[in-house]
Amino acid sequence: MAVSKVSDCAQRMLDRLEQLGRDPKAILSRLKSLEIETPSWGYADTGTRFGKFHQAAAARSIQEKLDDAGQVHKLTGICPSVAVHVLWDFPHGADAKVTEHARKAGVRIGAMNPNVFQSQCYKYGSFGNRDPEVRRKAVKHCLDSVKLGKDLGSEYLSLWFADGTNYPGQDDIRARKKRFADALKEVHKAMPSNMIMLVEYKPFEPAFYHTDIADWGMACLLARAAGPQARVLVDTGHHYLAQNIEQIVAWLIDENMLGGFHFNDRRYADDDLTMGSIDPYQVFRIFHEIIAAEEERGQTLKIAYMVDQSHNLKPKIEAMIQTVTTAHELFAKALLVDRKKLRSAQAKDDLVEAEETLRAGFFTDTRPLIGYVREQMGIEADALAAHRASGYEARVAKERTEKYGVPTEASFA
Ligand code: PSV
Ligand code: MN
Repeated sequence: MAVSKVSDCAQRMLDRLEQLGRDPKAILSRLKSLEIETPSWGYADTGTRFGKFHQAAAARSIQEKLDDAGQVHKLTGICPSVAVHVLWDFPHGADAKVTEHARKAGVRIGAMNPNVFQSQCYKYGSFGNRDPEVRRKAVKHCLDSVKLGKDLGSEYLSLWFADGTNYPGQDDIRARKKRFADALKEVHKAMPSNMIMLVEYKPFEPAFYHTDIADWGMACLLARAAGPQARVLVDTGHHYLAQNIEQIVAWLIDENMLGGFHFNDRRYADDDLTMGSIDPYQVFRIFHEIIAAEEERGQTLKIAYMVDQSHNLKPKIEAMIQTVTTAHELFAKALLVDRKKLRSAQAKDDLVEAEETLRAGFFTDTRPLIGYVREQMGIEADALAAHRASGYEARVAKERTEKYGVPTEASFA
């Protein structure tokens, strides 16, 4: 019953779109081809610097994280890859068994995230550190990550640096910039021709006076200095509150420098809240900029859509399904925008008509459309309900508690 309701409703929407001169087949095919990568760290017990709360179903090993990501992909149909954090997931280097485990779980290894922020030697930075030995160690870890990525068949090296200073005068800002450019160039040189380097920016935290890559402009300049396979990564949480993220996205697309996203939402800064939970209109506006450029260029842009969320309170798989579903629904809303009508409103300086054209897309209920797309992909229309009905969470919670026991307060100290 529910199945036919979803398809009836979606069919009516598609018929209406066809009458308006739109191509329903193209809309459906773009919705099926969207891919969103989920992060291995989003399935583990993670939290804030003030603490973590344990969940019995939380994954510990890379195998468990891949299993959980497999469950998300199985139910949403659009999450075939998993971003990994090199030190957290591969402390002993490449392991063919992990690749095989991923295959069995129905996913593949995605972006490699080196970690040059946790070791004691990085107190004053990694690529930006004054000490050449520390810089060498950081570069070596990134070179090892390139090699690991090659071995695991990953296409992306995703770089985020905690580097910066806490006090005025602490270091020479221009010297640090040069150290960064040199180190990035060296890592870029080691990448195979099919690998893309993503350079992420963040305005503050853990450094508070200045971060070495504080905004998209700095990331763009450094990516250009690194080499032709480097692009900018936009983490939606890494912006000041009033910042117009879709403008940044539009400019990066225009400069052919947009490489990917880390999706999350925030009230204040890098809060890691569920994508679209606070401001879905912003995500819609970002997608609108991307789809407008795709329509103009007549091709899909190569953008790595990735989630970067660590849920401290919500059940992790449910939160991930909610995120991916929200992204899919918002992407559909942006696809529905009548951009021909928008252009003609813009040409007449008809501000109200232009804005209303965007709002018409945003306020269309795309949930039946996503349900329909899923049914066409051979999966349940309602991924969250299907997950809840599957008993997956209770099963892994039991298995993992039997395997690891219940962590003590000390385990989270
Ligand atoms: C840093 O805040 C960040 O956004 C980077 O992408 C890290 O890789 C990720 O969070 C996980 O710590
Ligand atoms: Mn991030």
